[in-house]
Amino acid sequence: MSGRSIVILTGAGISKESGLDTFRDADGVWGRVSVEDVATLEGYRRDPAKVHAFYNAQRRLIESGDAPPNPAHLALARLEKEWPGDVTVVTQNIDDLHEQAGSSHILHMHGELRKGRCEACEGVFVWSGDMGTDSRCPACGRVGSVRPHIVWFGEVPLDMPKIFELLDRCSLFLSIGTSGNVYPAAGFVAHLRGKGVVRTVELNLEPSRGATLFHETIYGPASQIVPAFIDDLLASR
Ligand code: BJW
Repeated sequence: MSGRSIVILTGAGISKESGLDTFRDADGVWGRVSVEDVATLEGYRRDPAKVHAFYNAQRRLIESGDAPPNPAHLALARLEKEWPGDVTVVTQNIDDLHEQAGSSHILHMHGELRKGRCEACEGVFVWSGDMGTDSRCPACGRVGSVRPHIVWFGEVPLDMPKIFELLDRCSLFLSIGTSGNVYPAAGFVAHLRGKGVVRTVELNLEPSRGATLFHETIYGPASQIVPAFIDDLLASR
């Protein structure tokens, strides 16, 4: 079925209408906290308690159920079930709203809020509740070595070989709710244009930095434009 496979890149914009903030919009995360403080290893070394507090607050929100999946997440889960080929969501998001919506083929290239990682044994494990400098690694038992399983600036995103393998054999690439500022995700559309044959579509509130590289662009709130696009796509099978 590789000839009918779909790769969907998602960013913070798809979760905005679920109640989660984007990063670079006027009311975004980077207007409140400094990238250097909470999204770099240097910031974590300087003040781990501050970084833990930042991610603990987000984890609490996700775990509270107050930020449920919206119709865009649900439409992508429906696509995976009904499309006669592979559908993979490659998300930059650390929330689990695609999982909650029912998607099962998901690659979290920037990590996951509901996982931790041990800097001593390199174990990766599911984490619920708060994490702190006194947390114990469930894999090796060490105290003080558990960090959020998040990819910060300067760190290598997860699953990159698998992601490029999927990109190289997809026939449709959708980019949803991402501003196209952060690499390597921002470079996926250029990578595909270099190959020539793939249909690429941007669905976003406004044109991203790479908007002119897409074959088609659709602008509006994800909760409206994504279900409409998926309905059309499934009707065209
Ligand atoms: C809606 C909507 C609605 C709103 N409906 N839409 C110079 C040049 C090129 C690259 C570099 C460079 N210097 C350094 C780099 C590399 C660096 C980078 O890209 N920097 C740039 C900023 C210049 N990248 C890295 O360091 C990455 N690692 C790396 O490159 O390793 C090397 C390597 C790569 C590959 C193989 C081998 C080696 C790591 C990047 C880590 C990013 N981490 C963060 C923080 C995670 C923690 C957290 O999530 O809290 O990830 S940064 C932040 O940005 C987060 C996001 O995933 C990421 C992308 O943001 P996103 O999703 O696009 O959000 P926004 O806010 O920017 O956009 C939202 C969009 O939604 C907007 O367009 C809105 O209009 C739209 N929207 N409401 C639809 N209702």
